[in-house]
Amino acid sequence: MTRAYVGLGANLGDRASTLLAAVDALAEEDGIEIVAVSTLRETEPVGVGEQPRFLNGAVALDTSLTARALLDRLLGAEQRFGRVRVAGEHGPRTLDLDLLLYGEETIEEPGLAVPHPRLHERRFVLEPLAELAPGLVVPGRGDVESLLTGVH
Ligand code: GSY
Repeated sequence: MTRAYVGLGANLGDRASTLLAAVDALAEEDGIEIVAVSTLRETEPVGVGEQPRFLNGAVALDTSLTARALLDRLLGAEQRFGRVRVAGEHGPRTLDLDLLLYGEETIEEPGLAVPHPRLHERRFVLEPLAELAPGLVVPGRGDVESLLTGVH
């Protein structure tokens, strides 16, 4: 089993209901055991222009799936929860499930980058990770608390 962390985000629709229903759906998947879900928090949009505020969190899970198979499950759940991209790739979204960390692995393949390439500079990701796993190390970057001191 591999401990993985998934970022949760939404800024369209009933954000909390969608995020919690998505976690429930992941829990139903073979090969995925939810370990913990962070607090959900309101955050200002980062890097996407003027948009509604996000609700963000993260989930820790144990999985027997490969990183690629886990990513496919996340993308499938996004689709089932009606992810709507109303203004292209960076438009508001009903559900974002980002594969943040997969064990201690570093993976760079087409369509699959772990750790998530912008994880270390995003407070809305680092805070829930620090809540779930104090002292968690992001491979190649350091521990989440140190990374948090470097972001505004
Ligand atoms: O995959 C992350 C999507 N996203 C977010 C987000 O989830 N929350 C906030 N606050 N800003 C964001 N910018 C992007 S892109």
